[in-house]
Amino acid sequence: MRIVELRSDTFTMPTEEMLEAIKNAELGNDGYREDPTVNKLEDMAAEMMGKEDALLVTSGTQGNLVSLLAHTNPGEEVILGRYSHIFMYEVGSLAFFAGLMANTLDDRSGHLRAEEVKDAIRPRSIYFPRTSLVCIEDTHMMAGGIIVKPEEIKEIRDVTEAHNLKLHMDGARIFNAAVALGVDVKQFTRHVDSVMFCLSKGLSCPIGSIVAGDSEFIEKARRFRLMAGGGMRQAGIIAAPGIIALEKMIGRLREDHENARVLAEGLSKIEGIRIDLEKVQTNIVLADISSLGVETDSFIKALYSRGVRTESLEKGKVRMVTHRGVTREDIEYAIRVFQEVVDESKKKNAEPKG
Ligand code: TLP
Repeated sequence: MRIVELRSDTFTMPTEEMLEAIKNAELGNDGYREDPTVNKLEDMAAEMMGKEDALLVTSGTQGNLVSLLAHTNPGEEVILGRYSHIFMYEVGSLAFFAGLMANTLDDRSGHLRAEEVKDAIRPRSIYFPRTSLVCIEDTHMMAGGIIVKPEEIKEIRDVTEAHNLKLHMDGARIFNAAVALGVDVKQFTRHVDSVMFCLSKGLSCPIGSIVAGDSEFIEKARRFRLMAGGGMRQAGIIAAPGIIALEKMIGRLREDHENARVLAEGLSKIEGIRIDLEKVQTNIVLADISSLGVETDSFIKALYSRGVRTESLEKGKVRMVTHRGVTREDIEYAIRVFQEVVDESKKKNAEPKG
């Protein structure tokens, strides 16, 4: 049976070239800053992000955490989206480790509005926590890979600057945004104080994310990374595929976006499945199956049993993420399987109950 892995772009396997690079990587002790491969990757990443310095971290979650820690003090408040990954999927680390209060805004659409950010900033008062940080997410995962455009970031930047706040970007998939708009990634990152992006998603690395920002921030983040158990030794084996990712894997994200579009258009023709095609901007497709009158879990299980692996992060919605491991034939197969499962669900619903 054909297996189409659409649960996440974190399922990407390293390329042959990456495996070769891991084997041949020049290594040293990164705790002493002596791993030449890590140093090369961090320099490359800083340069690409247009920042002074960068830091290799074990995961996106760790990268966001050390960024939050480095920008804030315990008891302060961070403004971020109610549907952001940091708020929803990072186990509450902002409260547990960083001692932060979350002031959440509605980012269902994928966007935080500058005006709302401004209104959410706490006035100076003995009673209030101090607002010190704003976080944005680009592309926005829960909204379905929505691109937050450089102009929007700039508007938020104007607010954070005027109020002396820091601005952090969870840019786990920022290269998807840059490729989709056909602009340099610096167009996005120039407006933020720090950015985290993942090597281990569409860029196909087995492990690793990067945090970039000014030297003082990265120095702090490096200390917090150590506290969080992320101080590594011969981490060149992680950095080596990271270098290949930055050199060779960015442009091909375009294929993933094309596949996502074909998938979305195909599925949108199936009666009972709703897809907002305007919102399919990068490599994520959200299919609304709520009108089918079936349990989301059983729908997903039926797809799975036919080899099409999808996920649901919300009731009534099936999430699919395209990546290097998914071909055009896989997409065509997935559309056919969806049609079958929808037909089957309709048939079952039509059977007399009891
Ligand atoms: N997202 C994963 C799951 O956690 C949902 C996925 O499969 O999409 N920021 C964003 C926007 C993310 O989507 C993710 C991972 C992270 C941060 C965390 O990265 P990791 O998994 O490396 O800790």
